[in-house]
Amino acid sequence: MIHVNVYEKWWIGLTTLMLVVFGTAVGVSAFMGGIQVPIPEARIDPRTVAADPKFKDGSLQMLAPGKYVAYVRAQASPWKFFPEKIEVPLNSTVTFYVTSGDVQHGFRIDGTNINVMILPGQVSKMTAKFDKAGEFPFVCHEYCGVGHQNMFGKVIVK
Ligand SMILES: [Cu+2]
Repeated sequence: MIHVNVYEKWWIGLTTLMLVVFGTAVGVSAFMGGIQVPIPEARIDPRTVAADPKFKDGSLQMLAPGKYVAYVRAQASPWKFFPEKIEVPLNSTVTFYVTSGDVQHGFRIDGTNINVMILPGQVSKMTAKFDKAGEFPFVCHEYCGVGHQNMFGKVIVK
């Protein structure tokens, strides 16, 4: 039997306990808190995305009552989101597909768990359910150039 110092035993116990606590926190937030990792859904040519019918001005499609798909394009110079306003009825589930045609941007919608980095050439996918009426502002949270502060929009839930 190896002799383990009493302090070492305490540290082994403490670090094991911390692993259990952190593992539980990750598990609870993932499965009960609805935390989702943005999925890189597809690749798209960033040179032609501004001409893509879904991403050119952005778009919102209704798949079924209460079920929507939103295509969002972030652009630098002029700095803005396409579309800047997304309007859906109360209790809608919206799946967002976001991409960029130029530089790296960010996309975070207040009051939801949507928070993703937008990468040129990659289409990222996230889903949120809007079960409260109101306005949910979204912003670019990755510094993307001199007009970065102008990149915002909102989801309007009626
Ligand atoms: Cu941006």
